[in-house]
Amino acid sequence: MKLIRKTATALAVLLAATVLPVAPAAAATAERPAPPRSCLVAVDTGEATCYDSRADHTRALNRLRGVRAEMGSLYSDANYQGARLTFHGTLGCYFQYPEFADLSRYGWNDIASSAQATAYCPSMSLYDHTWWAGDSMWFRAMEPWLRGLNDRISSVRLG
Ligand SMILES: [Ca+2]
Repeated sequence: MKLIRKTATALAVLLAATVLPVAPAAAATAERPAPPRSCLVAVDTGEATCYDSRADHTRALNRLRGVRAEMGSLYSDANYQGARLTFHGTLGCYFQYPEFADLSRYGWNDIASSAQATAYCPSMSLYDHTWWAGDSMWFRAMEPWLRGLNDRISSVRLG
């Protein structure tokens, strides 16, 4: 979601002060989307469970240890901060599961800023559009900053 919040805020203030001096104050914040929630997605069943707190997500993920493998995670902020979306399952990697095809079903379209693969699925491909279309990037292990695809990821593949 963010890399340098202070710069964005300063820029917004500057724009409001110099470019849109007569705009109503409420207009700038009225349409702000809800922040992403931390979700666990069971690839075996397609079931997604979301939590308001990252700590609750972590506790639920820990309870799955030894039951379902952790396959990979996206994070709403750089350096694995913010909300976290985690895929887990027992079906294996390298498949284009429908759970990966459209992140908007979890409220995660154009949200991710960093990502992490796992020992179970050691690499990840990230795509600008749904159903694995558009610009993409591939990485192994960990990617603390998605660069040109920051806030653009709409579908993933885990491998
Ligand atoms: Ca996108």
